[in-house]
Amino acid sequence: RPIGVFDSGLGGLTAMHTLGKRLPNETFIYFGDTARVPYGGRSEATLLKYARQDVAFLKSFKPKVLVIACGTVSTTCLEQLQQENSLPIIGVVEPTCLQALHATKNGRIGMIATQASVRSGAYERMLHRLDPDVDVFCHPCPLLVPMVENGRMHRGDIVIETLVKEYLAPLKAKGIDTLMLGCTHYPLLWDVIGKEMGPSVTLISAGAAVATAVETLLEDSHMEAPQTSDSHRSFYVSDEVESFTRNASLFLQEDLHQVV
Ligand code: DGN
Repeated sequence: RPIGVFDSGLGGLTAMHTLGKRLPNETFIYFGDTARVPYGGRSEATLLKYARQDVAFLKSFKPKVLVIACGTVSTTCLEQLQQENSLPIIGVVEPTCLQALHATKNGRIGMIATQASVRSGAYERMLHRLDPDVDVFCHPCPLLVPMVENGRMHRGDIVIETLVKEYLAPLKAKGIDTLMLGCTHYPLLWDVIGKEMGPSVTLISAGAAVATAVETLLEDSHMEAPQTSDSHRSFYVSDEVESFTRNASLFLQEDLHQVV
């Protein structure tokens, strides 16, 4: 049975990328809700409606695990989705916080994400549950997802570099040594963000972190791993395929033939 992964668009590919490397024999079904991206500025009621539909679509493939590779849905609707469904559903918040706690030396952790994620307070709650002594500084970056979805994610692009500089200034001023990229789109801006923060700040990718949690879950629950070595990935989007395919291929560094 496959592993289902969803996001509002390209962001979940940052999880797929790591999942594919860590679990090379598994089959993955990816769904990007590109007709309704961005999710980040929407109300909790709308997000829950969208998330239920995303889950229902992926459940039609009878997955053994669902990965919510979207910070916005993970921070606002995870518990509800877990209560409503019997299969294991994994979100990004806990795995990302665990990695940040592991990385920080001075106990000052920054977090950037969408407005909905920052408003939810989910990352601070989780970090403080795991370690009450750390200081957490959160900042919303509402324009980054639309930029990434439009392919504006590379160093040398003055617009994205200026935006990132402005968004990160308040966090730089706090003396953080670790920065959680709490929206799965943001690791696509790894080089731009890394350049702005400098080498003394460790970046944590929500996308990569959730992949570790999936690996652990499969091991702990002894779900059988496929014996064949032909991993298979299918990509579904809710809007036209061309721009997704172009940007996704660029990120995954391979041609995608399976976008439906
Ligand atoms: N990748 C989603 C997240 O992690 O929050 C982006 C949400 C959005 O579409 N703005």
